[in-house]
Formats: sequence, structure tokens, C-alpha cells
Amino acid sequence: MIQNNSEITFGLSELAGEHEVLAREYLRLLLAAKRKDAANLVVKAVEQGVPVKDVYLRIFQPVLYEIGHLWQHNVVSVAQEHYCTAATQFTMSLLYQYIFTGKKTGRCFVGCCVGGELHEIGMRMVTDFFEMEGWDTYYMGASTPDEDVIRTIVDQKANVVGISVTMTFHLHLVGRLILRIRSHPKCRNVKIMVGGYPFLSNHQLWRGVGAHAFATDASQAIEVAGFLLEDGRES
Ligand code: B12
Repeated sequence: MIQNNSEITFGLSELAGEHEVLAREYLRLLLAAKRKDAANLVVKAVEQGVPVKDVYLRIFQPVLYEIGHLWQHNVVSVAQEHYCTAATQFTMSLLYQYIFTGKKTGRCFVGCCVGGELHEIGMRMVTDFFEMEGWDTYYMGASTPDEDVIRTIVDQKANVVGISVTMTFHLHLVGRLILRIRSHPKCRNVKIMVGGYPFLSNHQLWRGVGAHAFATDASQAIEVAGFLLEDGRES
């Protein structure tokens, strides 16, 4: 068990940037099993002006990556990883009062993870970023069957569908889902974006699965969706 902040030495500093101190404290509290204090730390920071998007990308995401490294190196247990993940989902929910804004774009984003994929927080973050930009969003969480994704795209009249994958052994399911979406007569106009762990290490991989685009994180996802809808460009 980690007792001291200085023992945490993976990529946290770089990814957290100006919010490193907050990120380290959030991680420390979680590892000390103080999830209420961790949640309060973040809510207070937002109330004092830290943007929710920064909390997502500079605190939650680096801390979760850090926890992955610590777990991989046997520094934290599976139980601690599960606790930190659940606590982060809880804290995200507390921030929803700051996410749902009044302005609307009239666009719809549908977000899912392929069948079998349990890593759902990345997709949730991406969906929340679209919500913060005034899109209507429909987040389906982990492991969604292909037919349900297609039905949701049609029912919600989605402009963009986001597909998330973390485990490389699920990549073939991304290709299969995209093929099914593209061949469905009522899904002709939807733009398909992909993201997640395998796409971060190979920036050309999205082409191989037949997507219209990929983005490295939730912030870039907004930018890329804008390009796709405005000039039809694939990136
Ligand atoms: C929490 C966690 C879990 C939880 C997930 C719970 C949940 N409700 O989500 C549980 C316990 C279920 C789990 C299980 C497993 N996990 Co796990 N897990 C993690 C951990 C620690 C954090 C994941 C996370 O939330 N990251 C934070 C999010 C915000 O980051 P992100 O997913 O990258 O998302 C961002 C971008 O990628 C992008 N993005 C993501 N999706 C999309 C989609 C679109 C459309 C776009 C545009 C962008 C985009 O934007 C996001 C936001 O900015 C990671 C560590 C890590 N490096 O991520 C390991 C990690 C992913 N897990 C790993 C492993 C090995 C496993 C297991 C195989 C372990 C096991 N032996 O059982 C299983 C596999 C389960 C399965 N079938 O899916 C490895 C994967 C290594 C690999 N790919 O080869 C990692 C990297 C840990 C490690 N360092 O080894 N895990």
C-alpha cells in the first residue's frame, strides 16, 4: 500500500499538468480509502473555478492511468483499483449539476463500448464532453450488443456515434460493428468515431476498422466531430 505521495512515480505529473497537486491529493485520498474527502476535494475545486473538463482530463484520467500502472506493478491491489474506479464514477456523478448546460446545438451523440468491453469511463467522459458542448447525448456504457447500438442510432437520429474499445482482443468487434452500422439503410448519415487504448498506440489503426475518424481524448473528440459534420472530412 502506498503511504507517501513521493512513491508515485509514473506519468501523473506530465498528464495532470497545472493540476498535478490536486491530482496527487485525489489519488492519495482514494488510496487511503477516503472517497468522500476525494469527492469533496474535486467538487470544491470546481466551485472555486476549475473547469469540469480539466477535472476530467487532468485529474480523473491521469489518476486512473496511474492506478492502472500501480496495479500492473503490484503496488495496488485489485480491490483498491475497483474502489478508486467506483469512487471516481461517484464523483463524476456529483459534477453533473455543472455539466448539463442550457444551450443546445440540436446535434446528437451516441456513445457505446463494444460487446465484452468493460472499460466504460473513457466513453462516459467523451459523452459528457459532448453534453457540455450542448449536444443531446445517449451513453450506453460497457459491453453493448450491436443491434442495440444500431437501434439507438436510428431512434435518437444520431449525428455521430462513438465506439470505445480498450482491450486489443476486442478490436475485431469494432470492425464488425462498424460494418453493420455502415450497411444499415437508416444509418447512412451517421459519422462513426472510435477511440480508446489500442488507438492511442497506433494513430492509423482507426482506418483499418472502417471508422470515419478517431480522437485521442474527450477534448479532441469534440473538435474532430465538428470537422466531420462541417466539411465531411475524415481525420
Ligand atoms: C478501471 C480499469 C478497469 C475496470 C473498468 C471498470 C469500468 N467500469 O470502466 C475493470 C476492473 C473492469 C477492468 C478490467 C480489466 N482490465 Co482494466 N483498467 C482499468 C484502468 C485502471 C482505468 C481505465 C480507465 O477508466 N481509464 C481512464 C479513461 C478516461 O481513459 P481512456 O479509457 O483511455 O479514455 C480516454 C481516451 O482513450 C479516449 N477515448 C476512449 N474511448 C473513446 C471513444 C471515442 C469514440 C473517442 C473519440 C475517444 C475515446 O477519450 C477518453 C477520455 O479522454 C486501466 C488503466 C488505463 N491505462 O486506462 C486498466 C487497463 C485498461 N486494464 C487492463 C487490463 C489488463 C484489464 C483486464 C484484462 C484485467 C483482468 N485480468 O481481468 C480486464 C479486462 C476487462 C474487459 N473484458 O474489458 C490493462 C489493459 C492493457 C492492454 N490493453 O493490453 C490496463 C491498461 C491496466 C494496465 N496498466 O495494465 N479494468
